[in-house]
Amino acid sequence: MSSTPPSTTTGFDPDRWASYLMDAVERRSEVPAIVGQLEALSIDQAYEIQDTILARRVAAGEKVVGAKLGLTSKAKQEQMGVSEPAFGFLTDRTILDSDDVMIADLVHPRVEPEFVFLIGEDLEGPSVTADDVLDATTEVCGGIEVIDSRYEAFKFSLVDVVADNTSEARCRIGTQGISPRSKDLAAITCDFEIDGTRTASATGAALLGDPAACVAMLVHHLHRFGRKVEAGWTILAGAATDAQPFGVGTTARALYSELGSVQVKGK
Ligand code: OOG
Ligand code: MG
Repeated sequence: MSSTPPSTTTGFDPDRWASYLMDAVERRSEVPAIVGQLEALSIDQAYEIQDTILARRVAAGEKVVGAKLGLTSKAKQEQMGVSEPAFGFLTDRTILDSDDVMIADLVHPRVEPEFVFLIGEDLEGPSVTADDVLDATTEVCGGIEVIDSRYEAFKFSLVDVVADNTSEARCRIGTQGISPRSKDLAAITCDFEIDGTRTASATGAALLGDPAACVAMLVHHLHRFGRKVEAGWTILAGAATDAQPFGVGTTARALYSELGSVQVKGK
């Protein structure tokens, strides 16, 4: 019987970097970016680290409930200095069941408004279209994502943020969903407010022209790894505006033209 060669033979050890990032979450302390500590980190190796983290979290009892896209808007790409979208996973730990966010559980959280897809049918393959996504979606809702990069000063390259599960931390999903074809999703507006002051406004079109096209991109990404978007999943299509700092006492609100409003409070 042959066994998997130790990753030291390649000089890349996904387990080691998974522990590095999971320890940062555990200790609520930021760590230096991975790039700079390795000669090179490819995008596939970064997803290998992300997968290792997912496998460990599932082994510890978390359930996968969906996936997310990051950096799908110009506003986010410019804020973070990363010009390509990235993909991550959501577990039951991610989804908030009240507006309250325990800041002490996080490193240095930020908040951003999201377009959220609740999926009713599996979506699979390399040629899924935005139209197919609308067919498979039961509801589109507003949401607020609490992101929390584990990296120092919230600074990272594309491969770093992929390894870190695209800064996934928490998410509050709105309750006022719409049927996906009842409105033009690109035309839905979102005003984002911190403590009652508007920080930015955007429409669904900010997400690669169409939030459903973002979900199709996620399906293509998962297909590369032999996976699919599953019935019952929650998908975050990405933030249409830049993210804002979030701490104890802060209230963030996203007010959508068709999806009601969503809020989170730092506790
Ligand atoms: C990466 C995650 C970005 C989004 O919606 O663009 C993201 C980050 O900015 O830390 O979730
Ligand atoms: Mg986001």
